[in-house]
Amino acid sequence: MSSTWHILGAGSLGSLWACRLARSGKAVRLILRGQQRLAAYERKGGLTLMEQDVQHHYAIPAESFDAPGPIHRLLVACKAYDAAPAVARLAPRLAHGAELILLQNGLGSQDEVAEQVPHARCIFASSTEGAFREADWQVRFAGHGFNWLGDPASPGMPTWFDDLHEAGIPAEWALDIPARLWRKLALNCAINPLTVLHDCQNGGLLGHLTEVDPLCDELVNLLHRCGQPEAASDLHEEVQRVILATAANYSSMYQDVRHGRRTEVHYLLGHACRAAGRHGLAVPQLEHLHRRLVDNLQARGLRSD
Ligand code: NAD
Ligand code: KPL
Repeated sequence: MSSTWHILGAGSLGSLWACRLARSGKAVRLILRGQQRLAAYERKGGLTLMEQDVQHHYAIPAESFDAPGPIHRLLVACKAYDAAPAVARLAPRLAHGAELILLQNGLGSQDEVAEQVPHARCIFASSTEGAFREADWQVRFAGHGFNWLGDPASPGMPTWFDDLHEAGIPAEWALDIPARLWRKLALNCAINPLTVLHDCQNGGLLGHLTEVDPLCDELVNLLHRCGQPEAASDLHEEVQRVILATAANYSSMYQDVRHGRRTEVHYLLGHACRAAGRHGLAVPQLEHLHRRLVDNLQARGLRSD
C-alpha cells in the first residue's frame, strides 16, 4: 500500500499539514480543483509556510482530480460543506481500504463523506491548531494547538500514526473522538454565533453571559440526550474559561463573516438543532439563536445553509 499523503484542499489547514509532512521527508501530493488551479500553483512552484517571522518554501507536487493512480491515504482539508462533494469526485480513485482523515470542524460532514466511500476507512479529527491564508499558496501558522484523531467504527490506531509525530504534528489517537467533536461543537455553538450577532471579540461575550448561560443549559441537555455525558461535563465553566482565555480573539465564524465567506453553521448550530429535533428535545434558545444568525447572514448576502 502506498504511503503517499494525498491532500485534498490546499487551504489553511491542508497547507499547514502538507508543509510539515513534506519537510519531514514524507511523500505528499496536493489535489487541486482543476487544470487552472494546477497551472497557477505550478507557476508559484510550491507552498510557503510562515511561522513567526520565518518563511519556508516547499515544492510539493500537485495534481488535479482526474490524475491517474490510486489513492490510499487522503487528508480531507476542505470546509465541511465542500467535503462530501469533493470526496465523491475522487471516489473512483480511492483504493479498497483507503484511509481518509477528515479535518472538518463540527459534525455531520463526516457521515456525509462516509456515505460517498463505503469501501474506505474514515478517521475523524478534531483540531485546535490555527492557520490562515495570507495569499494564494501561502499560509501562516497562527496558533499552536493539538489534534485528536479517532475512528468511531474501529479502535485500531493506523500504521502511519507515527508519521504525524515525525512531522512535528501534535496528535493523539482518541478512542473518544465523538465526545471530543461534540464538546468542540458545543463550545462553538455557545460562543461563535453570539460573536457575530454582537459584532465582538470572544471577550465581548462577558457582557452577554445572560445569553450564554441558557444556551449552555440546553447544550448540556442535548449532549446527555445524544449519549455524550462526557462532552456535557462542566460545559458552563469551560465556555467561560474559553471566553476568558481567547478574549482578544475573533471566533472562526466571526472571521468567516467578516471576510464575506460562507460559514459552517449547518454543521455547528444547525447540527445541534437537527439532533435535538431527532430526539424530540425542545431547545428554544438554540432555535432562536439559529434563526437570528440565519437572518443576520442573509442580511449580509451570505449563504445561511
Ligand atoms: P480553507 O478555506 O482555508 O481551505 C479549504 C480549501 O479547500 C480551499 O483551498 C478550497 O479551495 C479547497 N477546496 C474546496 N473544495 C475543493 C475541491 N472540490 N477540490 C479541491 N479543493 C477544494 O479552510 P480551512 O480554514 O483550512 O478549514 C478546513 C477545515 O478545517 C474546516 O472545517 C475548518 O473548520 C477546520 N479547521 C480549521 C482551522 C484553521 O485554523 N484554519 C482550525 C481548526 C479546524
Ligand atoms: O474554536 C473556536 C472558534 O473560534 O471556532 C473557539 C475559540 C473555541 C470559539 O468557539
